[in-house]
Amino acid sequence: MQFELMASMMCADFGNLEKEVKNLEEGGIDSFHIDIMDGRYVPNFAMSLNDMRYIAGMAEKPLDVHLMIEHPNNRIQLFLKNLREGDTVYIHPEAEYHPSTTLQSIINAGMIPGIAINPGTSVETVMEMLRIVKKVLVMSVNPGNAGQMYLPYVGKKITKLLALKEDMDFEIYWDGACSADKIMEYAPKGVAGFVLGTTLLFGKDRPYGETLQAIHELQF
Ligand code: S6P
Ligand code: MG
Repeated sequence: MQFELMASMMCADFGNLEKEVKNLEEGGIDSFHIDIMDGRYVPNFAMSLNDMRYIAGMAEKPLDVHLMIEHPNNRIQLFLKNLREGDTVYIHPEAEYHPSTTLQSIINAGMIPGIAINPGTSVETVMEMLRIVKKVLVMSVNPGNAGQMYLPYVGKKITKLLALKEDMDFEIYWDGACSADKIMEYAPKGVAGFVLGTTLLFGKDRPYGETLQAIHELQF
């Protein structure tokens, strides 16, 4: 079964970031998920521009940048100029007056445009943006923190998005409390990738390569 696995780098050991990146790449991770927070759009400061730049400077695999900041368009070039073509940038549409303008800046810079949808945001409110983006990051926890409980009502929204994705030409990604049973359930339905944090990958006393291999060996 084909699906991508992204490492939620806010859960990594910041005292050994270079080693973490190397171990994850050797272990077979597909990309690095970078949770940028401003303490306003979400009540936390997880990662910021310098953390992203540091990882971008050493990683061979692409970055998957999740902007949880107000009005990202005001500072979007700071992020884009430190990324490479083919990296992904997600914005939260409700954090922006003109989200389609911001998405266009991401496209113009050669990055993959995405939107992140909060548990409380309905598909209907982002419908037009589904025509612009290539990726939709479905939040299955409220944005701001790792280690939260999965919110089961999000499942219905994924079903809706799965029915739209071919026609509107986007892929669906999962962010929040991702466990093996969620991958077992949603990868066969067509969810393209999963962000792995404390639930499955980090703080487990198990080499990343072993965990990632075990996920790929799940019996679907
Ligand atoms: C939450 C953030 C996520 C978390 C991820 C952590 O604001 O967008 O990317 O880092 O959910 O995973 P877990 O398994 O600890 O929930
Ligand atoms: Mg995230």
